[in-house]
Parts: sequence; structure tokens; C-alpha cells
Amino acid sequence: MTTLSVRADRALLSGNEAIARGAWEAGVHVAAAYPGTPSTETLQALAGYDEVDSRWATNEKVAVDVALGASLGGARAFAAMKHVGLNVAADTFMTASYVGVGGGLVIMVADDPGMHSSQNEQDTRLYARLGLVPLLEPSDSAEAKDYTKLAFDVSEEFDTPVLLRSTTRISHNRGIVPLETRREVAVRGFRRDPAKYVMLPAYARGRHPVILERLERLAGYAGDLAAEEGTDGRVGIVTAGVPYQYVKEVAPDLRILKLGMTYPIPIERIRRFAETVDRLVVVEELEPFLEEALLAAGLDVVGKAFFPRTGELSPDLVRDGLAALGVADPRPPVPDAPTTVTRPPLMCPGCPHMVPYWSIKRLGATVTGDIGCYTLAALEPLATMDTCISMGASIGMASGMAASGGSDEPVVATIGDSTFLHGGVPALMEAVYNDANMTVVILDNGTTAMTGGQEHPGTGTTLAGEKARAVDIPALCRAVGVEDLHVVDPYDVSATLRAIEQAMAYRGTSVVITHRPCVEAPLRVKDRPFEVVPDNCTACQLCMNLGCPAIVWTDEVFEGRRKVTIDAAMCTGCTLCAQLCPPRAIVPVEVQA
Ligand SMILES: Cc1ncc(C[n+]2csc(CCOP(=O)(O)OP(=O)(O)O)c2C)c(N)n1
Repeated sequence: MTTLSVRADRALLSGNEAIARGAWEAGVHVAAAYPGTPSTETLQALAGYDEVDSRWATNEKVAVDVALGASLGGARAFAAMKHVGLNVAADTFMTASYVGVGGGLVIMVADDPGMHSSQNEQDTRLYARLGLVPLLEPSDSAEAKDYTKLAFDVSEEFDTPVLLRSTTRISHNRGIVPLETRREVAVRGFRRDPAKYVMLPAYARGRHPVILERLERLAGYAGDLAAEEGTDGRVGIVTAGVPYQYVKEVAPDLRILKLGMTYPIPIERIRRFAETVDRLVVVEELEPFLEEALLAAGLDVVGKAFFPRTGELSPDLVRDGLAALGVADPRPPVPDAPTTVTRPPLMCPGCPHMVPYWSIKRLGATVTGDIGCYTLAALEPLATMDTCISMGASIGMASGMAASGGSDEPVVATIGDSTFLHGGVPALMEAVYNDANMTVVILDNGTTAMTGGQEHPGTGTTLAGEKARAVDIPALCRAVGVEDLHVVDPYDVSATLRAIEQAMAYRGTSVVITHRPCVEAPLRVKDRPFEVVPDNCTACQLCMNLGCPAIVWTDEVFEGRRKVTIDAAMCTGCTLCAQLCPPRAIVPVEVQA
């Protein structure tokens, strides 16, 4: 675990590490997750505790299935994911609410306001309302640990899964966390109860009123957990999570009602608080979740008229809102910040994803893309991705695109190995089953690179670092009926180009697997770097089409075009640019004897 110890009884922990610590202290037995920023480190930190069976699941639904199964087995269970992961897990999540728990069941979901590394900024509190499940929102690392422990107790006391909502700021900021020991909780064992665990309509109908009654009791609990502070009642702020910290920073004396559980909303508790202040104001990130509920309850309240609904809040934005409400000083003018050079995100030097996209671009295709490092191929110079929506969507969308007949070019889906196993396999079955005329390029770099290189069922190693049976991806493709299958090394430019060309010419669903470890893989051997022999460079610039950041422009010009050079410190010696260089001006750096 990456913790910096301050004293033996406290530690400086990120929110994610604190949540892991809280789960451990609460006696969690089984934990499952699929990686996704900003939640990933939670399971990685939990894996450092021997008492917990921590594992990567194939996707978030499987993670919640595993956790729910463990819970019904009577163990304390935990699942973690980023906000969009709950979309994948939503089917189980929604009915887990009806079923309740055996051992405590906590589902941690990390939202990403501002979309630092996400494709949308949905607000998980709305899922709590949809699923009728309580949701706790910590506002710093210490509370992240405490609320995780509380969540297990609430789960067992009220017989419900509990959502623990973090956001990027909570998950990634560090704070001092008091450490306690683990409370060993006995596994209760599975108690057969079909009317509670088998959600046939007849049984489920009986459960719905139970859930609603549970919510009423939970609203009382949420009211008791809420805390009042401050003396200046010109406005009374209702807030939770990281926005609470911003309000405290900007206007420490204002009356605040800080909620710990934001669903169910403790309306009566807020109503009592409203009576003690001149004007009720909600400060919340993303959706007007609390505000709308308070308006519906007949309270006179403002919120999104003063604080933005999109992006992250910040102390400055909270100050702007409070200043407009007349209870804080406006921001002092700031001198113009020095301008910084903006740099687009780039693939790594030697990235094995470069040549598959370079090949597809050369051949011409409509490309449905997916989510992973390779999404960078949407940008120049590769610029070879026409859609990117959600994990695993590329293959189904290619099938639909082919069915539409609307593309003048062949249709190609591109997808990474982790994403393929997460959500691509059912879609490949659909494509083969319905004889979609399309090609799938599986970019197999043997890791989940985008989120920091996690293992997955195709890598042959578990989260605990133990050897596992690895999914044989070519065999899996054959098993679902793929007949035109090519496996190539994407460091072989001509073989990759040829394989993709042949696959695109095939009538039906073809698959190309480009197989080469990620350049960031721990076992990477950096080969001799390459250099450009200036006199031989004809400035054709073909190597630049790879988008490799190790290839850079020089000031030297040939026939009106700039020549290139290679940054030896960045070059991995992958040979790709040398393979593309017509005058063979790119050669390995001579080793000095
Ligand atoms: C539903 C969902 N879960 C998790 C993520 C976070 N995430 C984005 S891409 C990705 C996997 C990338 O791995 P892979 O497909 O192997 O491509 P690579 O980055 O290795 O090239 C993950 C876990 C997400 N965006 N959506």
C-alpha cells in the first residue's frame, strides 16, 4: 500500500486508500472491482491486506455480482468502480436493492465532475434515488474511512446495499487518517430464503413496499447523521462532500447543514434547519439533486442559479456564488497567469497501437472506436476513429453501421484487450451470429494500460500477483464462430497492413488481433534507440504519420519540407519508423565500443 506513515496510529492517505482502510477495518471479506479512474487505487490498496479476498472482475456488473453473492453468503463484501461502471452494473444493482444483504454490502462509486478522465460526468446520487438505496458522501480522507465503516453497519442494520460516493477530489487528495484495528466479523453463512433472494414477480412485489418502508427509516438516520455548524444565519448552506470544504474555506462562519447521507434526503431535518436561517441555499456539484427535492418539498431554496451545474466546483466558484448572494467578498483580481504551451495527449513512443491505426488509415475505413489508450488515435496525425461512446460499444456499433449500409468504406471496430473482455465479447457474438460484414481489430497489449496497467482475465495474473489461467483470445474468437482470424505482431508494419487488408476484404465478420506487450509493461526491454542520418533524410515525413512522440521536427529543410530527427532518450527502439522510411535514413544508434 502506498501510504506515508506520519505516526503509527495515523497515516496520510488518499481518499481511495482511506476507503480501502475503512473496508479492511470493517472486517470486509471479499472485494471486487474493474479499474476506472478515479476509483482504481481502492482495490489495489485493499489487495495489500491479506485478510481480504480482493480481485479484479471482468467488468463492473461481474464485480457487483461477486460482491452480492459474497454478501448473501454472509460475508462483508465490497465493490468499487468509476461512475460509468455503475451503468454496466445497474441491472444487478437495481434488484440487489430489493434483495437486501446477508453480510454488509458496500458499493463505492467514484464520480468525475469536470471529466478529468471520463466520457461523461453523470451524478451517482441519481442512481441512489433510482435504486432506492442509501448513499453516503465523505468530504475528506478521514471521513472516507469512517463512512466506509458506517456503510457496512448501515447495510446490515437496514438490510440494504449502500452506495459510497466519492469524487475525483476526494479519491485523489490526501489527508491525515486516524488508524484503527480490524474488527473481525464472522461470516454469517447463507440462509436460504427464496421469497427474499429469488426475484420472481410474485416475490419482488412483496419486496417493493419493504424497500419503501426502509427508506423512511433511513431518512431519519440521514437526519441524525447531518451536522450543523456556523453562526452567520444570513444564509444557511445545505451541502455535502467536497463542496462542504469549499464553503468552509470561503465563508467559515456561515450556518451550514452538512449532510453525510445525501440519499434518502433528510427533508424534515433540513426543514428544521431552514427555520433558523434567513435564506436556504444548496451548494452541490453537478445535478440540482438536493435543490429539486427541497423545492418539491415546498422549501424556498436556491442553488444552481448561483453555482454551476457542469464541471467541478472550486473555492473560486463557490466564492463567486456566495458573493452574488451577498455573503462573501468577491474574488480579488488576479494578475494574468503566464501562458503555458498546450500539448495534446500523445501515445507513448513505441506504442504497439500506432501501426494498426496507421494501417487502417492507409486502407480507408469507417472506424467505430472504443475506450483505452488507443482512443488517442482519434487525434492527429492518426485521426482514425469516428466514434467512441462506452466500453465495448465499438463492436456492436460496427455491426449496426454495417447493417445501415451508410458507410461507403469498410467498417472496422477497434478495441483493446481489457475492453474486449469487459464488454466486447457479447457484441462479437452478435456480429458473427447476424453475419455482420465488418472487421474487429483487437489491440492486445496484455494489460489495462489506460488506467495504469492492471491485470485482467487475459493476462494470466491475478490482482494478488498470482498465476491464473489466461483467456486465449484467438481461441475465444474461434469459439464464437469467427472464421477469418489473423494474429499479427504490430511491430511488423507490412504484416499488420496485410492482415488488416485481408480481413477487410473478407465478406463477413473478421478479426485481427495485434499482439505485442504495452511499452510500459514491467518486463519491457528497451532496445537500442534509432537515429535519423540527416544526409539521407529526404523530408518525406512518412514516419510522422505514426504519431510517435520520439520523432521530432528539425529546422533543416529539404525541397521546402522540414526534416525530422529522433529523441534518443524517448526512443524505445521499436523499429516502426525505420520500417516506414523509404530512403532507409533511420538506423540504430551505433554502440560505442
Ligand atoms: C464502464 C467503464 N469502466 C471503466 C472505465 C475506465 N477505463 C477506460 S479504458 C479502460 C480499459 C483500457 O484497457 P484496454 O482496452 O486493454 O486498452 P489499453 O488502454 O490497454 O490500450 C478502462 C478500465 C471506463 N471508461 N468505463
